Amino acid sequence: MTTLYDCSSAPSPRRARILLAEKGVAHETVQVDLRSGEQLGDAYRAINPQCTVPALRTDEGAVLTDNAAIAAYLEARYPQPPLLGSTPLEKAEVASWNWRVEFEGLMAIAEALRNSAPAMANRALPGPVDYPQIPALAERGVARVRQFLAVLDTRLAGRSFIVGDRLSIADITAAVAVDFARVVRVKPDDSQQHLQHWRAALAQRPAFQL
Ligand SMILES: N[C@@H](CCC(=O)N[C@@H](CS)C(=O)NCC(=O)O)C(=O)O
Repeated sequence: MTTLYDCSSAPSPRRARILLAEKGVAHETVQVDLRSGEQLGDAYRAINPQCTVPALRTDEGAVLTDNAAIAAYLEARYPQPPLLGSTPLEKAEVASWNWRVEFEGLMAIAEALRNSAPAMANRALPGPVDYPQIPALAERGVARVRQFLAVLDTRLAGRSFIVGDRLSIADITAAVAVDFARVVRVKPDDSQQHLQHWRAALAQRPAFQL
């Protein structure tokens, strides 16, 4: 049975959770308690030495230890519906936007949160190695998150999806980032109507309730 190593409160595994739901892939879920540091314990380290979630154990027994691998595998194994683009150009655009959303959105939020939250002292980066917080990065992170929302709002003018005319992984990553931005007290403002309409439309899909 396919198994997702998940953490219900964390954004990265939520991306994999939504992808699995949009593909309609049956799976089991194992919760990893990031708050108590379970990801750093011997049992989970033996599953994923990078000590991060998500990880996906395939029904053949392979363990995929990041969203990029999980998305590549699921798209190849379950091609319908296509979530990484259909035409060569669309695939390129989805890859480009997904990376931008990861770098400008998710990583900016992580930078803001992990460099300021007292609970993450010395845990400024995920993974097995401890790194101290740098408060200036938290400040820069918040500015980057605001800029990310502005970029996304502009992109979504006159569009229902970030790329093409159907849902892609770029929309999934972006919705997860927009929702998670609340942890650093940033949310779309009233002027960002394109972004707000897009997010409200995605909320109609059951996968986005996860
Ligand atoms: N490249 C990974 C990043 C995963 C990641 O950073 N996950 C976070 C949760 S959102 C984590 O496992 N953090 C563990 C920690 O903070 O120690 C992916 O997207 O799959």
